[in-house]
Amino acid sequence: MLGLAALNSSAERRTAIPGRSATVSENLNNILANSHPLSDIARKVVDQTRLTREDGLRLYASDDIEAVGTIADHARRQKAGTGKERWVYYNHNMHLNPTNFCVETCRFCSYANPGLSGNTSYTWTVDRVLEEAGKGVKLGIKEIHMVGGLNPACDINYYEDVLRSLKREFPHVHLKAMTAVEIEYLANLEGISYQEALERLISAGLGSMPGGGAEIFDEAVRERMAVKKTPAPVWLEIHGIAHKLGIHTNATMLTGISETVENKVDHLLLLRDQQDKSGGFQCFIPLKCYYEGTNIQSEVTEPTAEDLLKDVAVSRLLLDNFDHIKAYWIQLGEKIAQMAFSFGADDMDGTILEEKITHAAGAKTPLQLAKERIEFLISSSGYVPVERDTVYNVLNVGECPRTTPSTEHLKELVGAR
Ligand code: V47
Ligand code: SF4
Repeated sequence: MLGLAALNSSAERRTAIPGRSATVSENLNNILANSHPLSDIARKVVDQTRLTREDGLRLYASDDIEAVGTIADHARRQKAGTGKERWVYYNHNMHLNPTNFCVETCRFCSYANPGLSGNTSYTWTVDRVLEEAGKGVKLGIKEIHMVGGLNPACDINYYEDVLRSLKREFPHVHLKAMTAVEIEYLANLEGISYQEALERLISAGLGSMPGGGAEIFDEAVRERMAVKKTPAPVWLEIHGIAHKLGIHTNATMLTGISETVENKVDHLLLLRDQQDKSGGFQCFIPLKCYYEGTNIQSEVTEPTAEDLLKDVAVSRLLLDNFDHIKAYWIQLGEKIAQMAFSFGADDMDGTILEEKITHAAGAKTPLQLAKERIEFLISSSGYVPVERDTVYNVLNVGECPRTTPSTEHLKELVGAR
């Protein structure tokens, strides 16, 4: 049967693969032994040998998504370490977006400059930022994820003031803020170096940087999507400087904006190279574009559930020097996020409280999830919910679930291809 199967032991669970009742390691052994087309890649992963660009392309080209997931699941367990194989992290956080006015006009972005669709842009005062943050703090959040548009009215003094005020009022809250795109913009606006901009913001309270703005590094895609901001070398350089200054950062990749599989693999390899050099990335987040309010839909191919799960799996396999892969529930939806745990993801992001960027473009997921709901989504998928802080200190390890991943999800999402 395809329903929930019993656990053999804490380290050995039944798989989420429809039509099979083999354990994860039985599936992996089958891939390794049965002259499976991916057996050499599986062997490299087991031996912890770095995968090549060609391997990445073959994983994307494979029509055996079950096998790709099984190999990525093995890599995830290997990386997690003994006793943590089924851990899935989340945090209690909120998103804050102080301004949606932006001098850029990326074609996939419905969040910035709603004036084009008849609404007005907003820019919060420092007091308004504090007021909004206070609402989250009352609910117990431990991280503020703050990003916004590129707005000349919000110069570096504004952001120093915002960060300092947040730190003064809520000293226990970690401030994960400012994408590399915003750092580049502020540095240029002020005529200072990226390093100086970062140093000033760090001394004002910046604790780490989110991974936004990477989009797809390929220049032709950036050109088509009017991504005039921050070319790949600058985005990577700024993250490298942040790492050198001692803060952690994340990295993203936005799919569904007319990229090819080659573009995705090359994007991941650029991130892997940068991580080899500077070592401060802690998490990779594959993103999926939503199109409401944009005019790009006729030029792009919307990723399928299978594409999204492959992005999770291939990123887990190529990014062998990243500890964490995030299943961003806001964009994947609850079910695909749950499935992603069996495809290499080990993090679900957080409670969020009010997401604006993807919802401006038509996302139908909730604006926030209660901690209890996140824990339920993780444990009902057969994983252990682990509350973390921004830099992955463990705050609370949940119950080890006695159930296994619901194969119904996979049947629905992938089996129906
Ligand atoms: O950089 C813009 C993307 C990103 C759309 O670091 C869109 O922990 C979908 O970076 N549809 C911001 N996506 C989100 C982000 C992020 C999210 C969660 C966690 C972390 C982290 C980072 O959203 C932007 C851009 O790539 N985006 N428009 C759209 N229409
Ligand atoms: Fe501005 Fe960022 Fe939107 Fe581009 S994606 S228009 S830089 S807010």
